[in-house]
Amino acid sequence: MVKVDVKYTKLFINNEWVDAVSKKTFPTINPQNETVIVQVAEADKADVDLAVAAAKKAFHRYSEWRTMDASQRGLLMLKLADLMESQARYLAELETLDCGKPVKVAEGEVYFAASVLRYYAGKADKILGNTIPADGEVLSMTLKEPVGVCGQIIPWNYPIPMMLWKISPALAAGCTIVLKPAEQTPLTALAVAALIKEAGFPPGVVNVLPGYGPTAGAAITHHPDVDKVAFTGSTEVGRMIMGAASVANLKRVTLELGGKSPLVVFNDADVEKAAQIAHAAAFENAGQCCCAGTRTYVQAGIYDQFVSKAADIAKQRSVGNPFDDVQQGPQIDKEMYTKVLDYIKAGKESGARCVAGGDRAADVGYYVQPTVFADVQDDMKIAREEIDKEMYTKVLDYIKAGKESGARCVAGGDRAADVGYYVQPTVFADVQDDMKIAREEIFGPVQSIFKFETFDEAVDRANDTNYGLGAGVITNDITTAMAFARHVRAGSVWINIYNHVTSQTPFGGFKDSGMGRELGEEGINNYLEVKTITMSFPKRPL
Ligand code: TXE
Repeated sequence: MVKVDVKYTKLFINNEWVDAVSKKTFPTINPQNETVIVQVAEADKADVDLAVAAAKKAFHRYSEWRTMDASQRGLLMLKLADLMESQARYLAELETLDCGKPVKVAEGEVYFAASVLRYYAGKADKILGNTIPADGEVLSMTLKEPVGVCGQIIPWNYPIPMMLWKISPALAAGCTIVLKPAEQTPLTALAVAALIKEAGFPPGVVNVLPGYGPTAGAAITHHPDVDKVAFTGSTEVGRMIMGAASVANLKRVTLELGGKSPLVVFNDADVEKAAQIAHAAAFENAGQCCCAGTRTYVQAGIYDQFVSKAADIAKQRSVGNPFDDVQQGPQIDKEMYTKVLDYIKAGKESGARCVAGGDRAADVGYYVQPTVFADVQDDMKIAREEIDKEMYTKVLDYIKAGKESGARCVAGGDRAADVGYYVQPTVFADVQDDMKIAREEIFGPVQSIFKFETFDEAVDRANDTNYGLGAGVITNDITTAMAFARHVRAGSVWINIYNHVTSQTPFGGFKDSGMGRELGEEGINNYLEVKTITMSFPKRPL
């Protein structure tokens, strides 16, 4: 286990580190071994009130932030991006500790997050309005102004990118922020908060409040001085947030919610390449990805070949300690881990054919059961030699030697296979559209493969879901690809590639997958109000 120094565990309000008003804390858990990493201050309504007051003050018309040149806002953002990159390894290790994703992947996400900051930094002084040839002797123009105090509530699957997706356009627009990270992963948001202060953002511009959804999260969404709320998480909570946002004031709302995204593979595809793309689409981030391509539709002509390839690739996927060079770490927490295993069970029970995985991954981690031998004799190896606790294999060898030498094992006696939230990469074939695993978001390493015959059937079945976040198509026929892209109801469509998300490209969902777009040109509009100014502009001198 890599030792990671956790430096920040308090609330970040007005550029200060403070305890919660209640003095309460909550534990954040390491999903590799289910132990408490550290206690973190737990925000609730009273803390949200303080943070919103700080954000409101920072948004006052004469504040340092509101009177700052837009180009200077951009420079501060660039500085933050540099600081994040300079600490990329540390932030990645902290992320891995808290959320279990492979450290190499976490490091890549820090660079991605910095790229989002830089994209929006460049936009800060290019937020343009219009002049309008309005009827009458007038000149009309539009100003695009920051929407105000923004509540931002983020999930645990991509903690750093989610934070930067949210704060970057808001900062470029000139808003102020109260952000709540997910309760499972508060640590990197606090580490980034420290860098925000170091970069020189004025107090109150960004406030970070770890805490739970129904308390701190709900206090943000109900707060009358929060002008906009941006949320990424479950569709269920998304609905609650829309409701709450309409009560105290009519907050602007953007929601990025769940998905059950289809990836359709046509007969003319290269099976090997298609299976690789489909594998990455389904298993990225241990399947904990809102746009994961979890429904793989394969045309009948290549179906059997594809299923066998998909199973082979899944079986080879390395699962293990995320600080090692592996493709997949543990699921985020016990709740999600149990939920994923329940879905796998449901898949089997509904008659889908499990061709890879199908269980928890027991063969992970260097954990040994606490073992007690009785009736040990003085000349036995276990009685004479010191056990090196660092060395798992050596310990297991000693336990074996103890048993072989006739000592009576009265507790333990084996590796501890039941530690950590690890799930085998699992592939189901012959999945039918009405099965539970075909309809509900599993959010784990599970791929479902379906067989189809015709183009229209594929489009109809791809669209037969309440979600509409991502979709993919693999074919060498440009007409088929573009026809699919036109008719599928999803916010992002990928052709011969999947899950390619960049700072420049808008991302968001149709239907129950949410509303509004993040990233790209569209992403900043959520943080702007349009003001029309009309002045008298006579056609002749008065
Ligand atoms: O999400 P929640 P959970 C999906 C995925 C997963 C399911 C549940 O299917 O299995 O959601 O995950 C905060 N008011 N996604 O329980 O509860 C919460 O504290 C205000 C898809 O983790 O939606 C956290 O910060 N806020 C997804 C955030 O909402 C509330 C990513 C997300 O938590 C709140 C994660 C409330 N009443 C899960 N209740 C994606 N789109 O990427 C909770 N929160």
